[in-house]
This record gives sequence, C-alpha cells and structure tokens, in this order.
Amino acid sequence: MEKEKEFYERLNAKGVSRRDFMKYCTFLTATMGLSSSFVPKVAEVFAAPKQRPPVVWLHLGECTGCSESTLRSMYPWIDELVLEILSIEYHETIMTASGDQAEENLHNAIKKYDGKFICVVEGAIPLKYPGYGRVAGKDFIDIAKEVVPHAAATIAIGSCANFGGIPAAAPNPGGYTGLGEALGMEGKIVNIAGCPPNPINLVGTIVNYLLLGKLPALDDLGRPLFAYAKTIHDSCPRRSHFENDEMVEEFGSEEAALGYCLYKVGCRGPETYNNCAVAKFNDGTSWPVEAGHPCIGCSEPQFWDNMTPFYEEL
Ligand code: FSX
Ligand code: SF4
Ligand code: F3S
Repeated sequence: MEKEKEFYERLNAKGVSRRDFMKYCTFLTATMGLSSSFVPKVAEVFAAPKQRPPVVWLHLGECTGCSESTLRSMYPWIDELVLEILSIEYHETIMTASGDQAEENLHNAIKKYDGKFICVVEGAIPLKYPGYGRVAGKDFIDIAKEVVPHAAATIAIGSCANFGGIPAAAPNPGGYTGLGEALGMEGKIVNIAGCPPNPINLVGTIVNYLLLGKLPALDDLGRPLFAYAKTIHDSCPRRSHFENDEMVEEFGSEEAALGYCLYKVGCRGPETYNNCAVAKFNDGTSWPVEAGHPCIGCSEPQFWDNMTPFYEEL
C-alpha cells in the first residue's frame, strides 16, 4: 500500500494524474488482448511491483532507433515507468559506465542473475564477416552466444534483430542475420518487429511476462500475436476507400487531401502484420498511413528487398 501511495505521488510530481495512468493501463491491457478485468492487475505491475527483473540490453548492428523510440515513447513519463518495473543492468546507450567498468557490469550481471534476467537485443549479426561489428574486442555473434543462453527470456527488438533489417539489405555484404536464426533459437525468442517497433508492444510483452509469468503467444515469425495477428490493411481507417476504389495516384493531389487509399502509391498494408493503426505512435498521435504516407512494410522479413521499390504499386 505504502509503495503504491509513493508511486502515485511520484507520478503526480511529474504532472501525471492517477486518471492518466489508468487510461494508459487500459490502453495497454487492450493492446495486450486482455479483458478489461485485467486493468487493475496491469496497474499493479507498475505501481506495486513484486519484482524488478534485471535486464541486459545488447546493441548489435542497428541505428539505435529502437532504443530511441522506447525511451522517447508515447507518454513522456512511460520511460520512467519502464525503468520503474525493470532494473537495467547493462544498456550501452543509457548507462553511465564506460570501458572496462561497462564490461564488468555486463559480466557481473550475467553471473549474478544467471537464468533470471531478461535479455533485450537490438540489431543484426554479421555472420559472413563477424568482425564487422564488435564491442570490447568481441564479435557480435560471440557476445550474443555469451549472453543469450543465460537469460530467462530473450526479446529481439526491431526488424534488424528479428530478420536482419537494413544491415541485411541486398547485397548484404556482411551476411547480417537476425538473432533467432544466428543462434538457431527461432521460436524461442520474441520478435518485436518494426523499424522501429512501437514501444507499447515491448512494454506489453514485458508486462505479460511479469503478470502471467510467461511470454505471450507468438506467430510463426516469433512476433506476439496480440500485436501482429492482423494486417495494417485489416484495421486501416482508409479501408472503405480501398473497397470503393478511391485511390491516391499522386502525393499532394486532391485525393490525397481527401484521405483516399494509398495502395497505388505503394502501400504495403495488405501484406504487413502490425498494430500501428490501433496502437499509433507518439502519444497516440498518428501513424504512417494516417499521416498520409504508405506503409512500407517495416515489420516484415527482408522488407528492404521484398517491399521495394517503395512508392510503387504492389
Ligand atoms: Fe533496426 Fe533498431 Fe530499424 Fe533502427 O536499433 S529496426 S534500423 S529503427 O533502430 O534495429
Ligand atoms: Fe490498405 Fe494501405 Fe489502403 Fe490502408 S492505405 S486501405 S492499408 S492499401
Ligand atoms: Fe511500419 Fe507500416 Fe506500421 S511501415 S510503422 S508497419 S504502418
């Protein structure tokens, strides 16, 4: 009770009311595909955490957009909420330690929390030329092999870590590969797909784990079904225009201003599984198709090769 009171006082000090927080929990619960009876339990995960699982967050071949989108996520205070429920032991972008001390933190965390920590991995692994990516003199693949097998659960965040992403775009000189495939652990690693992914899907996966003691159910590409069971096209607000053959043929046109369907200017929504239309980005402000940009299929494997040329009809 005391813990909970303190939590709400801290939120209040940031200008966040209990009502705002409950609104967020309701939204998160719905995104996770749980019934509204779970809202108080989801709130409790944040407000009165029974445990703060240690997290080791690795950076491999990527642009760090995934960390950026998580830390600057939809609600200005959610980053702190996430830090509230997790104990981040190692994260190259946000930790203060550097050099030998950072390395020491990593090794200490793996030893101390062997089999108990959550490993989050961002970025792809160059298997053809492993030396393309190194931290502290170690190749990415060796870092992944050293850390991942000791984790209680591993979450690959972003299409790079899932399927290779931009680093693996043809001709993929480094032989960049997603984490699951590189370690032969497909199906055992959760893939939060997108470039970058929506942070709510990471938060939902972690809350699911803390609340129900297990990782969420996954599709055959390792993506949580709560977020990736439907296509963009399934939930698209422009769908009625698609059905009526009301199409944007040119950006800046009258049809574009009317919010017509973006299929002819390259929308990959019909082939792309993600919950962007419902979850939205930046405080629920908008998402690509709502902003007038076709979906480029960023949550699908090899989208840089399979979905290009962008802006051309499928
Ligand atoms: Fe990849 Fe994440 Fe795209 Fe970038 O780190 S999914 S390039 S947004 O940031 O890995
Ligand atoms: Fe489908 Fe894209 Fe048209 Fe939306 S804009 S209805 S996702 S094709
Ligand atoms: Fe990506 Fe398409 Fe959503 S490009 S962010 S999956 S609308």
